[in-house]
Amino acid sequence: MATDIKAALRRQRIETPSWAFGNSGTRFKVFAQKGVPRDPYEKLADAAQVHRFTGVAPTVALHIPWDKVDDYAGLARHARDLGVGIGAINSNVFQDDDYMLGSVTNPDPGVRRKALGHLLECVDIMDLTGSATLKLWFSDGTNYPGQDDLRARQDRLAEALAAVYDRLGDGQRFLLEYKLFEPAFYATDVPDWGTAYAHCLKLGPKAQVVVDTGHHAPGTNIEFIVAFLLREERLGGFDFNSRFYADDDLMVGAADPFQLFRIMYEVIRGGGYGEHIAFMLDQCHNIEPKIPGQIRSVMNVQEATAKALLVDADALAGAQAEGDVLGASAAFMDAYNTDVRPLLAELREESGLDPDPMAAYRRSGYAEKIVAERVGGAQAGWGA
Ligand code: AOS
Ligand code: ZN
Ligand code: ZN
Repeated sequence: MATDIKAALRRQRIETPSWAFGNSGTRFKVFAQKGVPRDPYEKLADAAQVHRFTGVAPTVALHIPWDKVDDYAGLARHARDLGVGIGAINSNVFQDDDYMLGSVTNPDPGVRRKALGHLLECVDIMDLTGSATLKLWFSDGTNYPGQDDLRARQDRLAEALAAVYDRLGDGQRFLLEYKLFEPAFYATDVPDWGTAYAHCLKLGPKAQVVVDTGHHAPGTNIEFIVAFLLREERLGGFDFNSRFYADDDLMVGAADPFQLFRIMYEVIRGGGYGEHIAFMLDQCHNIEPKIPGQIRSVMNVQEATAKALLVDADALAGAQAEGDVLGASAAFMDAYNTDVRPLLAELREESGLDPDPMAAYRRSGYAEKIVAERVGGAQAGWGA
């Protein structure tokens, strides 16, 4: 039993986001940290440290244009030399002045063309980096009832998505991200999983939904969405983070580890624990140090996964079949209440890693080294 769980945990892959390593903050203040990366190459170097100490974070998501370079194939080689690979390409059609009234849903066809051009350029970059996944998040929406035609905006969105879909090569896919609100405050053009799912369904299997755990109304049952999308074979991956209020982008598993466990349980139950579901982190470390923040986040995902793998499926199914409400609940909670840290420590030792990645990173001296070597680190870009 423990052997199966360990084998499954060994297979897990968690993707770190390049923007987690740069300075970030809120609209009130960005607290600059010393030693942060000055360019995408250094972001990859920091991400490689997360993989070095956890062993399960071998890919890094890029964000275009925050990670713009002249030679993307060279950047991918640089990543490989560091022991990591480039994962999802994140598009950005939200930070130019042109996008004030939207990007692909903008009433101005010229702005729509520009936005689509960027999305297609992101697929060109995927070809160069060997990335299989394009992540699409649109800040598009309206602030006031009547500001624009809600229905026409859906038509424009569908048109752009179809063009991107047609451009995807073999082995490439896009993940469409939904978000209830922000920066648009009245109507977001992809506000929920149903909207994302409907657009993806029309296009085909290479269009899938990505669930950002911070993008729902309070009280939303996210694991139900996960179960449903998996059942329909349209769950493409996660942007993991924690929220207390809105899109807080705090460390995954920090606000509600039980929710993370419930999500991971549904992933496993739905057969989604494999290559095709991307476990990505979408976080910003505004006040905590960034590399250890990512290491901690990866460990939190691992702990929730280990607990979810521990659920006694037979006991649970038996209790469910018998209508034994308390028995079923006990089977579920027993797994959640198990301390899996010793199991994970053992697993790391067996894989030649330090059992305590946080302490090992601290001892490594890397933090001191980058502070000494790097001056004038870059901002991650918009607060994500
Ligand atoms: C925005 O709220 C979304 O979470 C995006 O996934 C992401 O944070 C942004 O595109 C940065 O890449
Ligand atoms: Zn996200
Ligand atoms: Zn977000």
